[in-house]
Amino acid sequence: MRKIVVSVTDCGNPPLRATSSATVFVNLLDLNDNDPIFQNLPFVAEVLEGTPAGVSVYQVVAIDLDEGLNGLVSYRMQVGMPRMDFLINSSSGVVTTTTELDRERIAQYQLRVVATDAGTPTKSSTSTLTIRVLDVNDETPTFFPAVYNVSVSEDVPRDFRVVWLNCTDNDVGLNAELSYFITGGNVDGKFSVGYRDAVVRTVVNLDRETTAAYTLILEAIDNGPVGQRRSGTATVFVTVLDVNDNRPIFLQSSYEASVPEDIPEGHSIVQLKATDADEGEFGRVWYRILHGDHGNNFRIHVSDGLLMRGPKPLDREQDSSHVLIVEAYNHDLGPMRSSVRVRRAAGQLQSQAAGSPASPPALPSGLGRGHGWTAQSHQWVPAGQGCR
Ligand SMILES: [Ca+2]
Ligand SMILES: [Ca+2]
Ligand SMILES: [Ca+2]
Ligand SMILES: [Ca+2]
Repeated sequence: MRKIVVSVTDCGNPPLRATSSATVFVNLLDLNDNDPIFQNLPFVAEVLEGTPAGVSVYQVVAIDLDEGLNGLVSYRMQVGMPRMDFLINSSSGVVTTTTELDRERIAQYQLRVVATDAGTPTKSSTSTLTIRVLDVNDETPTFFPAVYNVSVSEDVPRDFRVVWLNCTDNDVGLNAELSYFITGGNVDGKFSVGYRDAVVRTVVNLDRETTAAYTLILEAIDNGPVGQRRSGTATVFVTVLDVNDNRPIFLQSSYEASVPEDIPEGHSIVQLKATDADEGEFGRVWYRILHGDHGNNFRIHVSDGLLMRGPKPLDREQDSSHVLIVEAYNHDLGPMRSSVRVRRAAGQLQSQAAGSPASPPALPSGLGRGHGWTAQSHQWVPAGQGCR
């Protein structure tokens, strides 16, 4: 309300200078000339994920300097958000969740907030409310795949990389920082896993003949708050593959036999037997007479070790003593061999084991490698069938 004093003069000629005054009261009407103005910008709220629906997370405030309806502010959110996970109270400006927040789904919201007055015409302002969703350790470390099948040769060196495990945790920060442990199946501590890199390695040498397979249980643990840490497990099946690292061992340190000098060709003299701890071909034992059978008096079954009389008859009067060296060996003709020494005296045949392992004798010239070999110069026959 304003008070104005008014004076008037007429326009006659001559003017009559009559003056009068009056007091006029003027009621100035407000024009809607102010926008609502947001306070305390920028709007940033931080909310823990897992916060349920219906929780207030922020209050926006806008002030409008006009009077009455021209200054009456109401709030709304612009449509077009990816999801309407929040509501705003139109009169109070309080922002409330409408769903449980999940940082792994949406980690940050940018909400467009509009403040509008009730004037004619209306005026409005727009601002952004940033809501950051803070991580909670609600994700479990997960191996993918969860089961690994690996094979390693038993002769791999120490610190050999066996397998790398893939594990993820969808949280962030410490909640996703993983440490790895072997929690089961690590017989004799043969394996280790990188605390951080999830690589399984050998710690010491393996031996298939001792342990041919392992079932390792691996665990990943995140670094969330104490008491809220989460873990996941994986299984690693390790098959240890054989190499030929065992030589045939004769079951007896010596063999003795007594036979008449007139036994016929092919007649059994003594059964030799050696075993080999390897598997398959690496563990199959073959036999041969290395030395001493100068007169072709003997032969031995190449695969079952039976020593027999050979093509030439025994003659005690001509040859009163014999020394035979019999070797047990593997098919690959590698260094894995043992031998026994056999001696015949006074009409009887005796044998003694030579110290094992024997130094590997030189291979006969012309002796091939591989299956079905034949050493013609020593009258050897195909493996697994014949005799010498
Ligand atoms: Ca986690
Ligand atoms: Ca989380
Ligand atoms: Ca062997
Ligand atoms: Ca072996």
